[in-house]
Amino acid sequence: MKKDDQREPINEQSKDKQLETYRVDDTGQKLTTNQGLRVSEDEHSLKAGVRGPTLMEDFHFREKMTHFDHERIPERIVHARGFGAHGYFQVYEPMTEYTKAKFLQDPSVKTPVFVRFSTVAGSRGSSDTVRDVRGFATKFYTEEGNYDLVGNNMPVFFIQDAMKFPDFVHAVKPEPHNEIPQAQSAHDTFWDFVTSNTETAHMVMWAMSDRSLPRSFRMMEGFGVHTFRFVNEQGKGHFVKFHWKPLLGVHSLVWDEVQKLAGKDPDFNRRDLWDAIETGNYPEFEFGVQMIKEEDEFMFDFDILDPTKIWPEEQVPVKIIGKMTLNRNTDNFFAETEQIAFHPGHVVPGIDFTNDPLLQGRLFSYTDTQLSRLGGPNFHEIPINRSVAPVHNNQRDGMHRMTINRGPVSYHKNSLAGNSPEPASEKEGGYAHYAEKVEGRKIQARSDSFKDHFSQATLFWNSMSAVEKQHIVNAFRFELGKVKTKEIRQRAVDMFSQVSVDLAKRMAAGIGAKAPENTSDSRVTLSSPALSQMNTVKTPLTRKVAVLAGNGFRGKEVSGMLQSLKAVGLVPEVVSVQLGTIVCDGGNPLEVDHSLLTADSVLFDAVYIAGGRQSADELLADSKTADFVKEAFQHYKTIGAVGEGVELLAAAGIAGSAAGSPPATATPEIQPGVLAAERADEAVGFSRDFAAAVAQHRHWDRSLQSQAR
Ligand code: HDE
Repeated sequence: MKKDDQREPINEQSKDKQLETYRVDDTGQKLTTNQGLRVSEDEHSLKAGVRGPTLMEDFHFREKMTHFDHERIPERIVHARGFGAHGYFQVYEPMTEYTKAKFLQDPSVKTPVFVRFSTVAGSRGSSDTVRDVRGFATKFYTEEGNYDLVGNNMPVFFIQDAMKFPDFVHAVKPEPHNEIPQAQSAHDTFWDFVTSNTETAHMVMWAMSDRSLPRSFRMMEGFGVHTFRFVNEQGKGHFVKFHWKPLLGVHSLVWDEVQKLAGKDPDFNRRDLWDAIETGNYPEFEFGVQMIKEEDEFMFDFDILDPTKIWPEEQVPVKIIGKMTLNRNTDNFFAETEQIAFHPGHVVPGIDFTNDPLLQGRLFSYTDTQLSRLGGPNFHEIPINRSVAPVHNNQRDGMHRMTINRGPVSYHKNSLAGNSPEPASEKEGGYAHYAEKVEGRKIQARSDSFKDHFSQATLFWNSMSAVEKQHIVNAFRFELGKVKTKEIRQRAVDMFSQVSVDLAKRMAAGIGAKAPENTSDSRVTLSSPALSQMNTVKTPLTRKVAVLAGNGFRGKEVSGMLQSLKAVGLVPEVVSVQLGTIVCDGGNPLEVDHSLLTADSVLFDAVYIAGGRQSADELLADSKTADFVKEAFQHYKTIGAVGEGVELLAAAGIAGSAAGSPPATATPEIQPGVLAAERADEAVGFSRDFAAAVAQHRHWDRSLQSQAR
């Protein structure tokens, strides 16, 4: 029997070491039944004669089929489609002044984590790229037990009280009579709920913005949403909001692109995360906290316990206190990503709750849902859910119990076991709830301080750039355009006129609704620059570049470009008419990564078209090439063309590309983010200019010339 009362210090390997005891490698082993019996035949069931009926006696067949019949468990009621990875977290500086949480003290400690990213509305098999909120749930395996930060990629929520959560989810999920539409909010019941519950206004603005279409899980923020509480050793509390900030910046896809991706690669976001980790491009997120002193609780023009409100970063700065690195993919999706069980109530000393009514309800729901999803109360014993801190209590039995608790005593207090296990004092790391003073009458109502549903929705709108605003208008037009009930469309226009009359008028114009009667704009004129994605980090790191080339491509130019692009962290992949190898003008072969049949521009961040007469002719002969370039242009992506490759720009109908041949000494932009050069050598600086353009993410100025999407 293990004597593990002493808590051991945690390091990056702690969780992995624990998981190792459960890993099995079947390679090269002999096949057995679940009872360990070696099996000699696995292709033919036991029959009465070769053409006769199968016999009940065939225990191997029955066991194999029974297990298969039960391989699925209920999917999560929300956040069913997710993808996870392992990593570690390190704090930058001791947070002793604010919290006693051990994992936030020592910068040399690497606390193991598992993160699961998810979409909310769709089923397990739905597409990654849909308009939806993304879950961002982190389990920290700390020396004091598991701490779960179960957040989203948006900092607010649709509703203020957990009582309404089942209603909200019923409204956004596929409609119950026909289970349509899958993974979409563009339908009547969602918009009926929105327009009947105006507290949704702020979150709906976020959901209609580009934040709903992340380019990558590695390029989105995470938020704890609720106001939590830090508590230090002296028992002093601070209100706190949690943030994850991606080092690659916050970037999104465009709407036309996500719809195409849903067909071309439904696994776009999960594949991106998996590939990044496999190639050593470990996703990194800085951890930030916004803190408010307890005595300042009522200093703001919003209620800090209201989950439909942000604390504007300009008012309450985000203090960056640590970093998380995701560096290991799972061994088994089901065992880890599917079976992980998060719960906002999994806390450690130094982190506590507030009276946010949404959070309070969540504290009930998560363990409850695991009972049916994971089949009983022992889900904490599943390897991915096990705490690395030792577990001792008087809980016993239940479905799938693994632990063999010894001895007759399973109660406290007791005399037979010397009162063991005995509660720990606070000094010994025992969790003690924050002694917040609470008084009041029992009442089913909401505080008046939660009643302003529109000011921060306007703040969000005011903070958007012109392009982001246009995307929001387009999103409303699309979503409401799918709503069959005319009255709901009109109600949406009228409701959002309280956010902005300009927004409502532009919505109305696209969906056959009347302009709103309300013409007096919101009194909120403030904006928060931190909310606009235009102000985010811009870097070329890990961006995927399609290198379009055919036989006879300019060998020196392309090998130079491939080298330079990789040197700045770009990920070039060769796309040609067919798979295999192509040969350059100097006779050297180049392996093709994708054929035009399997690759589409939506899978890449940028396109580079190589020079070479024969290469350009081969590419021009396949009509898919022009579509590829045109689509990249329509999605505002960087396009670079060299020498004869420039002819593909003209074939794609990109204005300005046909006018004369490009000069040999510079890389002029013939349109924002479209570079055309005669040569790509060092002197011209083509690769440098190209990488700088890719780092911009998208070239929105083009929308003035092409159609806005
Ligand atoms: Fe959740 N939520 N939620 N939620 N939530 C679940 O728990 C719930 C809310 C979030 O990758 C469920 O294990 C209620 C806010 C994430 O496994 C369930 C309310 C935020 C995940 C549940 C909320 C979240 C969940 C379904 C309103 C952002 C996926 C399966 C009171 C702060 C975690 C499960 C994973 C999952 C309940 C609102 C984030 C049913 C009742 C706000 C990231 O228990």
